[in-house]
Amino acid sequence: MNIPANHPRRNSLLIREKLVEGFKRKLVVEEGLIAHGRGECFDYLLGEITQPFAVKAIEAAVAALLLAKYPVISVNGNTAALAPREIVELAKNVNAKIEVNLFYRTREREEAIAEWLKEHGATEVLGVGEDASATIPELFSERRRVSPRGILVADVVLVPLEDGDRTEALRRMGKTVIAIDLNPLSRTARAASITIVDNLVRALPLMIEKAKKLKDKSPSELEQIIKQYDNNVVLQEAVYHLFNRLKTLYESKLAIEFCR
Ligand code: PTJ
Repeated sequence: MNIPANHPRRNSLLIREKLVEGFKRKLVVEEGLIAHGRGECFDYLLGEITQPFAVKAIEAAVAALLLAKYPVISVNGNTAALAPREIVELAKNVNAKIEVNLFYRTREREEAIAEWLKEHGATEVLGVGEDASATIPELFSERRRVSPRGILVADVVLVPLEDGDRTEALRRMGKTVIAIDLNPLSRTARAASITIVDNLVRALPLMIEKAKKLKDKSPSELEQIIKQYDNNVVLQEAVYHLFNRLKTLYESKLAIEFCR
């Protein structure tokens, strides 16, 4: 679709186009389009830029990934459609495995997503077909199926765009879970060890940049970053930010300027 260059919501519409393209390629499910709408709504309220609480979480997340013995990036349909190149580049920079993990799992989608990631530079994609032979205990959705060479043995798992059940299950297994979720109220956001409240299309490039900067730091410097990080404070700041934006709008006579 031709979106005019001066359209005030051009960026947001271009992201939608990527998702629709992913839907046509059978990477994304119908439900993924709805989930994106929920994300858009929170992004609108957040101001559609990366906020300072997300910057803090990004730094801690990258430090955790760099310190991990076995980091894994979990990829679903929406993430694959929106940021395939960034997933691959981040994985390279933090030395992480990439694994397909789907709520609406079909062999066709697993393969389409793996193929798409390979077209964007991935050399290995776990969690496809028989490789997803292990199970996460106490989890009953299709998300329970994981690779014994990937999420099952990972110590740190990055889950952009998740559902709360798996985040909780992974935490019960003793793993550090990093979530990227625009909704600071979601169960995923609440259950994760580190929550990046931001759009994954903005957060992933910033994580790559940060990984390049932190790569050469010593383990004790990275540990210090994690020690100083408090996820409860970050979530509180995110909720306060939403509250404050709405309060400003409520109090403003220039509400129209606020709502771009
Ligand atoms: O590809 P599958 O089969 O694994 O299906 C995945 C979906 C997305 C359908 C499934 O995980 C789902 O239903 O997700 P939820 O429970 O709707 O959660 C989606 C969460 O991601 C919501 O809290 C949204 O606010 C958030 N979200 C949506 N788009 C983005 C996002 N967070 C960050 N960046 C986004 N672009």
